[in-house]
Amino acid sequence: MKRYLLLVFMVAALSLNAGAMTGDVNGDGTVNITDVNLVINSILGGTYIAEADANHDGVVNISDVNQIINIILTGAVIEDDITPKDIVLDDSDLTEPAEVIPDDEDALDFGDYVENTVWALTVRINFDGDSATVTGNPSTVMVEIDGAHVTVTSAAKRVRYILTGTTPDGSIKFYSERKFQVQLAGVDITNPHGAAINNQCGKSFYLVLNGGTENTLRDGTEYTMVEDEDQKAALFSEGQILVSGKGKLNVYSTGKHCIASDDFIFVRPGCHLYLNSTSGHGIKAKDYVHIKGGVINMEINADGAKGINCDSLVYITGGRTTIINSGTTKMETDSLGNPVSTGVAGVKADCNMTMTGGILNIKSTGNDAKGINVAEPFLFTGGEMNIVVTGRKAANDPKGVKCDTDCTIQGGSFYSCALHGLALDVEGTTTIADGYTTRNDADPRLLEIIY
Ligand SMILES: [Ca+2]
Ligand SMILES: [Ca+2]
Ligand SMILES: [Ca+2]
Repeated sequence: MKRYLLLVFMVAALSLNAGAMTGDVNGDGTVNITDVNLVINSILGGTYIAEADANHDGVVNISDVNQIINIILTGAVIEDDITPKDIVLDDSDLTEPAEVIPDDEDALDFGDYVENTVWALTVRINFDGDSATVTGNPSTVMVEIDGAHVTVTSAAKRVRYILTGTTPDGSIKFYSERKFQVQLAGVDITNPHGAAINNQCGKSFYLVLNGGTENTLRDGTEYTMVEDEDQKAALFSEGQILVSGKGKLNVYSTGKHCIASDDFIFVRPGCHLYLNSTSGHGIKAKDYVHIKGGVINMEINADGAKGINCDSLVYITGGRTTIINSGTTKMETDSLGNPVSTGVAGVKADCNMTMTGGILNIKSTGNDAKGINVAEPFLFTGGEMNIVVTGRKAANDPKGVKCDTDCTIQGGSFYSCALHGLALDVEGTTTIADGYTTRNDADPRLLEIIY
């Protein structure tokens, strides 16, 4: 399948994309003795380097040295023949199955659904330039307004807040003793000094994107912090964020993450999210992230950042999530002056990652990038996953899917392509169940399994 092209050496060096040439281990556009030495170093060091694996058989050994020497001697240029799938953002509507809403009060997830609470009070907050107005609040819901910066302190039960209007210098912050609902009903909030929405309540935070509305939240590059309070994102909540509704929410972060919860984040069918970050993660949660549905598009361009980053579990059971991540490794020094590096990925789970349905598309283009980086078992039973990693190695090995324990693929459609690394790198056991109709694993840079 390789295309052998005999070209004048200089023409080759000028015309070919470095990195698309077999044997060019260091990616400088030429194949020479330096590349041979790098292969020998890879063999002696016992480390797998995708570029050193010149014949793409999954191991680096003397055959690769011979192949590269042959390329040098003959002047042949072998173009690599892997063309990964196209991964592009897609905000088109998604036809999703009718959602089942639990109606048994004892069900573990009964409280995750905004429909299962009877909302008693409605408070309306409208932003208008450098001011804001509030209507409908009882004495148990105290609202302070400073310009367009609104602080709600509530002891009331079953309150829903409906937000509208636009401000270039505003925010809304909640202190509540009870769970509450916020409806975004056509609101555009930019806070140059921190989070646009800041929820300090640890109880359920129902975020409803009203159908037919487009809403936008933006943070600023520098956050003004309050002592003993977290504020980690343009949309931050101490409690779980339960996203529903048929509207659209755009979140732009330039200071921290787009959306962060110190609990879990649950995204339901019907909603559209667009997350754009030049500073942090798209979605960051502590307890888990569950994508049950919806259309999620992310453009992440920050070193060390992930599209989805969870200190615990990531579940994908529906929807269509597309993550384009162009960051690379974040290099810092700690207080002792030691180098500290933070990797970049489409999705990173510090515990398990499970996908049973929906679509997950990831493209990571930066050097060192992973498509998915999961610390505990990775289980793929259904849906469609497409991972494309195009960057090279700088400080760390780029990989399609990296799993520190066991990996099981047993249904759906799985595709992973890392142009300069392994499509799948599993430290534990890899189990690919029988019954697939397609299995494409001849080249370690590409793995495709379709059931
Ligand atoms: Ca080279
Ligand atoms: Ca090889
Ligand atoms: Ca906290």
